[in-house]
Amino acid sequence: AKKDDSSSGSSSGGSKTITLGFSQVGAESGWRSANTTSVKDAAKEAGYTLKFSDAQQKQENQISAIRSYIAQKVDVIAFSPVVVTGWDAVLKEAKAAKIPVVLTDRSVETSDDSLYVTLVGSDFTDEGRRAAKMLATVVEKAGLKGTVKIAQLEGTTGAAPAIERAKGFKEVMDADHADDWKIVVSQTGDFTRAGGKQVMAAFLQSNPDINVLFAHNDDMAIGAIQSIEAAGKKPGKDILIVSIDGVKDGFVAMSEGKINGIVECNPLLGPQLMDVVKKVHEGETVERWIKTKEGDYLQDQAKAELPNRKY
Ligand code: GZL
Repeated sequence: AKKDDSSSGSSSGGSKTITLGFSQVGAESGWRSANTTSVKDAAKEAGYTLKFSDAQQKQENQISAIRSYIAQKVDVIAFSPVVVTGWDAVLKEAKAAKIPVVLTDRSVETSDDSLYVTLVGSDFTDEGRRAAKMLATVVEKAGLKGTVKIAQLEGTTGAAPAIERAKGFKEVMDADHADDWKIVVSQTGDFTRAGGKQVMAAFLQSNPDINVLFAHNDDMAIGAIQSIEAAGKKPGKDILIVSIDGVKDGFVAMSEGKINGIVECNPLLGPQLMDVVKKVHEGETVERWIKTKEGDYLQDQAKAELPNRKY
């Protein structure tokens, strides 16, 4: 948003530039890289001073980044918490320093609701439900008969998307497919391609009869595809795959018939974040959870949708 000095009319001649301290999880996936670009571009567009740090998926790095923003007396702190627990102490320090905190993407478990103002991010439990509903369509389209033997590649252990996507998927599975679906193996691939490749190779050793993969993100699915092919199996045919995120490489794999369906998780949160940061800085009340809009895509939509993908 353009700085509107004309209407401010204050004696200081225009509002002070907002300084935002942002602690990012890391650079573990295509989703994360797109999320970082969105935050940086939107801060520039808004004319804010952005202090940005990449925690390499380590909570202790996020905590020290937040502490440094407090010491620098930034106007607002925003971060995507790598895991849900262990934030109360540092958030209490931010509260004591009267610096409002905004969560983006992932949430935290906290005993004190006043420790953050709002969450700008997706409903991961719903993404898990959507993935299970999508899998039912994929299984039917593929004409898969008998027990659906599912391998689950989980996201980072303790992270909100990993906990909640698993929960949402299981909710639908227990309700609609208790007798014919079974999660035969489940393990974290830490949201990375390398993790997905390594864990899927182990899955295929221990459970060669897997016929479905549910991956918590496209990057792990893309890594898993390499192991599936190395085992002489056809991803998208011998092993049906449903994934979450909707990054460009996920859509490429889907257009090649290697992924059967993708539940979109929108990383382009930058503009919504900057809008909330301004409101919070100016003491306006904001909703407790500002949810992102996102869709679901099956294989037959991949080719048409690919050119539209922005991340
Ligand atoms: C979801 C986000 C997850 C993505 C992964 O909002 O936290 O983290 O699904 C990313 O790709 O690593």
